[in-house]
Amino acid sequence: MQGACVSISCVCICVSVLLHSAISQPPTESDTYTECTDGYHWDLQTEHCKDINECDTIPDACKGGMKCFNHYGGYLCLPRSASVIPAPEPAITPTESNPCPLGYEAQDDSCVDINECERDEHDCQPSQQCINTLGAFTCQCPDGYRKVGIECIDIDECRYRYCQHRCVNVPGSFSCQCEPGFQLAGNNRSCIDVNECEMGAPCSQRCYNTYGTFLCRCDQGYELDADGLTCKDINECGFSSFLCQFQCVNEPGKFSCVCPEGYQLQGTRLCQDINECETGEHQCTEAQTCVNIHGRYQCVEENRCQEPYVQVSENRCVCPVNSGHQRLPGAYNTFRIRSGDENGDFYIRQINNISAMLVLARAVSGPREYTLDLEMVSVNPLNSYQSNYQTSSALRLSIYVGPYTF
Ligand SMILES: [Ca+2]
Ligand SMILES: [Ca+2]
Ligand SMILES: [Ca+2]
Ligand SMILES: [Ca+2]
Repeated sequence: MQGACVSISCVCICVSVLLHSAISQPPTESDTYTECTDGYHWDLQTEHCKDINECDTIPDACKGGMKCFNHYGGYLCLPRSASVIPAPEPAITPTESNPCPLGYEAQDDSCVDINECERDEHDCQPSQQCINTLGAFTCQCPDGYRKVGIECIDIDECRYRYCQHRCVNVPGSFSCQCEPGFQLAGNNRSCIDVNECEMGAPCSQRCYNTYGTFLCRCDQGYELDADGLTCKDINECGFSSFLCQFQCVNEPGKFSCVCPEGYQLQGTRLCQDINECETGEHQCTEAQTCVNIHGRYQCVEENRCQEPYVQVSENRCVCPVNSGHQRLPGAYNTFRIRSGDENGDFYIRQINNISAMLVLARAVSGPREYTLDLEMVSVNPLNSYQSNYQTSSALRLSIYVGPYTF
């Protein structure tokens, strides 16, 4: 079978031979078979049917100035201006053993593709994958490689800025890596912040997640150590000696004030004497009077009048011999400290005829106890029978100086 098309306008003719079986006669099956179809003659040398060139063998094959064009099995008469573009040579030159095109082989009456990959008839590199195609095959590079010539070259994916942070190229592949504090997202290229607080960040107290890192913070009363993770107690007592009136006690995360024995905390830092006489903590007997003093208390005997004095009221003793002569109108009174002030810590300042003031001369430090006997001497020169008649009133004053300033 053969086809020819003639285009007069472009004066171009193509002749294509579709099937090679038309090009030449099938090979003879016996030595005696030498018959050929029309247009062919038996060639003894090749023992094949060979095309007859009618343009050479037939005189004046074309009339009327037409030009003769020979082709397999016949000839064409075309205008002289025509040119013939021969069909491309078939890819394969059929051979005796394989009459099919290259890459095909005869099977029964047809030509079927040869799978070069299966038969290992390819020339692909060991690293390449052989892909069978109709009539041929190709050598394909593995993923991550591109073909340059016959070689497979690794693709440097990192050149395409695929990764958000860092890209590591490896043969045939690549990987994305993230900076510290980030982790690779599900798409394997983005980096997302790691919430270190949810993953057991080593903050000893509070943890705050931030973009790319985290921060440790401490509760009140603690401060962050140099490692940025550990919280250590603040020693508030070391800041100031005025935090507590008596004594500061540092505690984890806080501090507290304590008071000495006999005192109780008033508020958070002040110390207040406990009035043991009111609270009932004292151990005075029924015959004693409980006297509260700072830091403690004292039990005082109810009757402290000594002979010849007799008690006339709770804190008053009189000498009955002289009673009736004591309070004379118009008397001159003088006051003095009779005993108990050996160091001169006190003095008397007389304000008028009937009153005086006991003054502390200097600062005294406790604990200390004074028992002062103060005396008022009265002299009445006008109404007395004896010019040197005088009376004396004594006041015993007990002064307790506590050990503290409060
Ligand atoms: Ca790569
Ligand atoms: Ca973070
Ligand atoms: Ca503390
Ligand atoms: Ca007390």
